[in-house]
Amino acid sequence: MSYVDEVFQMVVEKNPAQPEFHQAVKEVLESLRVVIEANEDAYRKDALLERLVTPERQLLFRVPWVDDKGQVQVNNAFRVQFNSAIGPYKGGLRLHPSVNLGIIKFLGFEQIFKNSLTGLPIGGGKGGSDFDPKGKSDREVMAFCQSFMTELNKYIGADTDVPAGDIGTGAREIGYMYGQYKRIKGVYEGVLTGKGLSYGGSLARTEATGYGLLYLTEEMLKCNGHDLKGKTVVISGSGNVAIYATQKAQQLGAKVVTVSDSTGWVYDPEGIDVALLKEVKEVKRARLTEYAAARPSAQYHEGRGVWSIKCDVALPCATQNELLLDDAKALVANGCIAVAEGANMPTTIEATEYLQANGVLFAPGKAANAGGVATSALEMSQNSERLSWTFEEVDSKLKGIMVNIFHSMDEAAKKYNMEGNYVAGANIAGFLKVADAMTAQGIV
Ligand code: NDP
Ligand code: 2IT
Repeated sequence: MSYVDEVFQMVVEKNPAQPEFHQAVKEVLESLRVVIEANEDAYRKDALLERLVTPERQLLFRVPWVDDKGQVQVNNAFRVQFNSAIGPYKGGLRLHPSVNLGIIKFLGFEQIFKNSLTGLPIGGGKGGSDFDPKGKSDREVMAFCQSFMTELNKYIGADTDVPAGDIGTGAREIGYMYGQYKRIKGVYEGVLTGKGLSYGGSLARTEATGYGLLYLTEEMLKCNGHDLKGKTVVISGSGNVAIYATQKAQQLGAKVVTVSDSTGWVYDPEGIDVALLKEVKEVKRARLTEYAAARPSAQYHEGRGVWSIKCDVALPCATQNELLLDDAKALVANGCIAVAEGANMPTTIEATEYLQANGVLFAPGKAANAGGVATSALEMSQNSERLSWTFEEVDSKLKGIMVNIFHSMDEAAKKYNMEGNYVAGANIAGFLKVADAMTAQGIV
């Protein structure tokens, strides 16, 4: 059996009941086959792939907190410190009832290659909890965040592991966590990113993932003879990534006609009203029904359905495995020319293969949504030098990074005779730097 197949089989056997982790590893290892096979003996002798798929450290802990009725609640929490070959562990914290170890491992594994692609010195990690911030009071969210950080603080630091936001973790949660870290450690350091502007946050970090997604999409379209201007875009999700993807798409002259949340979706043929969407989601923390109620041109539908709308470009920005084979078929039938992933692994492997086989340009999340973590790394730089850069400075660095990522994955795909296969290109380009650093540092 080939080395790649052996390692994949080991991952499935040693990590039962973690389908998302298996999926993420499978996608990466399949892309790496050509690279690994060219150097199989050396990689095998060093157990490079076994080390790559095994986290350096996995932390599991309980988080007890008291709800508004005086009842004690207990959540499971995780921090997976996956790979520190090229820098301190870096990656978000997801707060969602679906969170389990397998989800955090898939996200941490993806993060290794994403962070490598940014060209910045950050290793891969991810964390979170099955706590659901939805419907909780501010005090309950604070109680959870403080209890969570009371344990997590022992394992993180500005030069060791720097968490950030993800689903369910936004500015409010980062603020409470930062306050508790500082209180316990007595150190004012850049231990988290996505901080508020008054206490060490970076301008443009809030916008960065969505903006970066559009910078990369624009470059991919341009290099393939298309122009984003005038295109119709469908977006899923209505959180941090979706909101700023919508905003930047509109600034670049495209029309965004859908957004969604976990209960339903909106089709707004006149184009999404971003100011209203921000009011509903960022200020009121309400459902999309409120958006539809306030906007005569919007139609609200229960359930899922954004991929059924005719579009040129589709940007999944909600969660994993939200774009399935049938959705890919609908997109192709409707003439979609490009899909770029704002979320982490939103497209199943079958859907991805169908899109690629039908000539749809496909930018994988580890490249397309890397603008968030890249700007987090820029926040770390600003914290280290105790200075803050202007919005324009950060935004222009972000744009440069996203354009570079596109060309790194494009060139890697060409070099290995898979021109246009950006999944393979991103995995290979991300892997080579990490493999080189791991090899140079010996067996650790
Ligand atoms: P938010 O919590 O701000 O928003 C998440 C959005 O996705 C909400 O609209 C939410 O709906 C929807 N959603 C979440 N889970 C589900 C689900 N199981 N089914 C249907 N809809 C769902 O998160 P972000 O915007 O930050 O993250 C979105 C995606 O982007 C995630 O995959 C994340 O890992 C990825 N990402 C985020 C980055 C960042 O900087 N924030 C960086 C790179 C990637 P509802 O409110 O109803 O739950
Ligand atoms: O998936 C991701 O890249 C993020 N949630 C952002 C991580 C970060 O450290 O900014």
